[in-house]
Amino acid sequence: SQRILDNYKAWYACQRASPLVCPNQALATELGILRTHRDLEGKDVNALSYDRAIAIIKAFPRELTPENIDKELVQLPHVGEKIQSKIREFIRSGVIEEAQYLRRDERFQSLKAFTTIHGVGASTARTLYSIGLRTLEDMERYYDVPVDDYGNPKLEEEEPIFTPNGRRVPRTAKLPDLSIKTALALRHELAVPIPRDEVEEMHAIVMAELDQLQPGCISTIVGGHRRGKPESNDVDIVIGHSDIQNGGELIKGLCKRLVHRLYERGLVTHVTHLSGFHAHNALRTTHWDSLEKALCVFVLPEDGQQKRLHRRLDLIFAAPEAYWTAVVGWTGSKMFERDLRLWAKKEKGMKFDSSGMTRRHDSQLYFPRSEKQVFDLLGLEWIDPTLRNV
Ligand code: DCP
Ligand code: MG
Repeated sequence: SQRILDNYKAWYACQRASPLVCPNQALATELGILRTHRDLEGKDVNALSYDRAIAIIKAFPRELTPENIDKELVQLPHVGEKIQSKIREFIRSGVIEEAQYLRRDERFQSLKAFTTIHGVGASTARTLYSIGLRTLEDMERYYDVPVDDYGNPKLEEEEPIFTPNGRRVPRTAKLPDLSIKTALALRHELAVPIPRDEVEEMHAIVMAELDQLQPGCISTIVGGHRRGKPESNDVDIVIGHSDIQNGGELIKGLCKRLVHRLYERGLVTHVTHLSGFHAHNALRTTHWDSLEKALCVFVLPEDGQQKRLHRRLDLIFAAPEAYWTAVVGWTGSKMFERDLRLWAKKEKGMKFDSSGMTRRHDSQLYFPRSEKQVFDLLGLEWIDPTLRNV
């Protein structure tokens, strides 16, 4: 609604409408380089300042120009003097010199490349750099990743076992871990963005397998896909059960069973985090078990000649009480989620995360019945998922 669009100066990102592509997108992208640099160098406070400033730019409804910049900039929250001068530089000249420099800087390039590998954060990346690694090829050698005849990284040979009818079955009951070594071996495939129709195809296959284990499950594709991104880096699915009364019991342990089934089918090849239920609350409330999740590597069955790529797949199971908070919490973006938690705490005396929503002073638990109700309970205006691209 217009009211949300007029709200661009609001303090919290979860009060503002942030489209996928904003009128000052080039500026937001350029500032993003400085943000990434602060992040890679471990300057978290600094990176957060950039995050907040970029978030404000993402919601700004008009193009900033040399003519309007002086008037507009001073009115915006979260944009301190340092970042203001970077913004002015960009509006004046079309570039930010420091960002131009970073684009060519070896250390920045190396650290950025290292962190594209699943499981490698900024601090690991800095360690790898400090021991002399510069490229992902260096990293492959360091982690001893096998290569094929063309020098491309490949998965370690796993001896498949075939049943008499030709079906491949796993060698061990234990699922292979998505280690840094595996992520390196698969890095070319995992770097290929996933188009929307493939996201939906993967979702349909996963849900068909799940239906064999437990009928009545419901699901929502979340993450960037839900925010309207044309391509995603991974597929995130929140899964629940339509039975409000017994759903929690019905899906308990289902995450693990589903992942094993997908593994037996050859659809899941690796798993990195297979967790049980964890409680939302600090206070012990025995009925309150909420999220089970598995972060997997998924591969669609080969389709004739077409070779299918390995894809990252996150499955999040939520009890009925936590279904809609899980959907909101996993739709993102990360900055939208961060301010949602902050808003709940500072402005509403509530604790919000994907696994539920409680009142702080007495730990009373809410049970939202829809996504809209999550916003209502938090006292926030509705913002469409496609406008949560902070
Ligand atoms: N999320 C979060 N905090 C985390 C991890 C996830 O708030 N530590 C939420 C916000 C994210 C959503 O979950 O938007 C999904 O996380 P992804 O890393 O999959 O990011 P996106 O789906 O937004 O983008 P993409 O997968 O295309 O990179
Ligand atoms: Mg995602």
